[in-house]
Amino acid sequence: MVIPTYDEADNILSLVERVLALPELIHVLVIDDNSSDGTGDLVEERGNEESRLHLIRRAGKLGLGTAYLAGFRYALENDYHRVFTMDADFSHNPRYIPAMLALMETHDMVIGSRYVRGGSVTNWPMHRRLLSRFANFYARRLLSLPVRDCTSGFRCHSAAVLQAVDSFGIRSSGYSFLEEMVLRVSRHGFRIGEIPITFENRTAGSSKIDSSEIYRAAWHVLVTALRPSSRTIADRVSQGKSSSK
Ligand SMILES: Nc1nc2c(ncn2[C@@H]2O[C@H](COP(=O)(O)OP(=O)(O)OP(=O)(O)O)[C@@H](O)[C@H]2O)c(=O)[nH]1
Ligand SMILES: [Mg+2]
Repeated sequence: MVIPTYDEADNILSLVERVLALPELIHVLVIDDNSSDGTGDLVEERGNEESRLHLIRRAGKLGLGTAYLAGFRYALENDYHRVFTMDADFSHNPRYIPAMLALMETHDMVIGSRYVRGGSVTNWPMHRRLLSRFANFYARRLLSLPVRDCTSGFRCHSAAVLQAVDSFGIRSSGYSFLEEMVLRVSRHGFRIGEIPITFENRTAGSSKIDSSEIYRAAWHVLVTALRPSSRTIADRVSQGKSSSK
């Protein structure tokens, strides 16, 4: 389980304990971007006595997308074959993990989804609901994505998907990493499944997404949609325009 953190001291240890308590004996890797509230120190201290808890500290706030990539690299180097991502703020409830794992039997990537039948969002103000709905509509239409919730950070990936990620050459370092990842994974022909979740608004700590992040993500999705290279080698092969590599 990869959990990116930036100033999540009020959440991180209780979330880690919930994940560690699951019967599946999951390992947790926190990617902390030099949080000023001591998040990294809390994880390090707990990690000294818990062998399933790991920490990567980075020098500063380097973005959500690169945090996921650092986690994926660690997972591959250490031979994990299923790798989850989730937010640190309890918006993603660990109780869905077993159902996500079960769906991984038949899929290469599974998304905890707010926008499939049975999924929902609680305690989010109207402007956040509208923003999330619009971001999903915008990315799905522009990139022709085959999933309902392409901005959810609650996911599980097979090692095969993660091995392919490097060759995807994902360009986004921020929140739009999530949409770009769905694009690349689906274009490579991997199977993506969705499990309905109830997404709960954070009750502790503060949101890291601000208007500049939103504009950057929207711009990046647009650029990705317009760039011919967003089509993969696999697309071109299937269209008979290239037969090498
Ligand atoms: N390592 C790292 N983690 C980050 C960064 N930005 C956000 N995060 C973490 O990514 C997760 C999602 O961030 P949130 O602030 O919850 O974003 P959000 O869920 O879209 O926004 P809210 O619903 O308002 O909380 C949280 O665990 C954050 O701590 C970053 O630059 N680096
Ligand atoms: Mg959040």
